[in-house]
Amino acid sequence: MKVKFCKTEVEYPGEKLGELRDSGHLKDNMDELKERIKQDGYLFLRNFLPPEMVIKAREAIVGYLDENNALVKGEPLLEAVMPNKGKEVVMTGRSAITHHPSSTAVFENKILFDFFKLFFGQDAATYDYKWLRAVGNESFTGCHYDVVYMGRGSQNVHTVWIPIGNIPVSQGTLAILEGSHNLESFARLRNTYGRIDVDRDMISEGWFTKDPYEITEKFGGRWLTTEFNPGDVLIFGLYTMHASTTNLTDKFRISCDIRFQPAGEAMDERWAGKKPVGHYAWGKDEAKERPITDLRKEWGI
Ligand SMILES: O=C(O)CCC(=O)C(=O)O
Repeated sequence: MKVKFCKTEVEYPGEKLGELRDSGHLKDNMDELKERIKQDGYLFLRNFLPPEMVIKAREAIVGYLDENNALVKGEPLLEAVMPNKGKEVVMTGRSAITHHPSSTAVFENKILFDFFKLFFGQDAATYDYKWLRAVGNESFTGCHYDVVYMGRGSQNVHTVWIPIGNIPVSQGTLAILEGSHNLESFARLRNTYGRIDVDRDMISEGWFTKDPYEITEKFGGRWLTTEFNPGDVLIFGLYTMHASTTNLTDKFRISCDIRFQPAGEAMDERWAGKKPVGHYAWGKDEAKERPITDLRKEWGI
């Protein structure tokens, strides 16, 4: 099947975009899971959360989209059909919907806290801020490390990417660059790009590139994704490169990315507390921002 990965058409599944390794059957074997995330840079856990709970969250979210006139009237609500060239509807950090009881039931589910308590070997804390997204037609997320957005506190912050519904690869799934967290060939990338901070350094985009294959050609690794179902989760750390495939459908891609870290470690001040300040400089004054390409020239990559 042909899909689009950022701006490039590729065959999925195939050599350029393979399949994530499912660790769902290992969810009670923490030692093995830790080994896997060390090796692969991610954990893909199928059927980790109760799917019916995820569908309930979807009901609330499509209701919110509908109230905000983002959906085509007369279509089944749960399908989240968008108008021609429907663009992203901003829900990141909008607590009216990110903290709706049906949303919180998923994003702050005890299963997640229990999992991370075992994973970290101490109590887990989560950012109050949730990156809930309805991604529109032709939209995608470029290639990045999360550390550039949230690297000021614990280096053990882990992202949990949660599909809220069935998400085929043609609708914009998250893709992981296997090897980007540990291969020696990525060391320079981790030590340059991986040390920026979008607020301190005023970078215009935060993404290293919109071309996933520019990275694999220069540094190696292999891009992986999958067809996601409600209940699946994808977990990865601050230094795992990721991006999304492009939404080629007429339906919003609905997903949420949330963060967990050891409760005893410092939390990046931008995301701490009940009303986090978020990105206080980034995106606020275009005139002061520098394109990542300038920095890449300086780094020689
Ligand atoms: O869902 C997306 O398109 C982007 C998500 C992401 O970058 C993340 O989970 O860190």
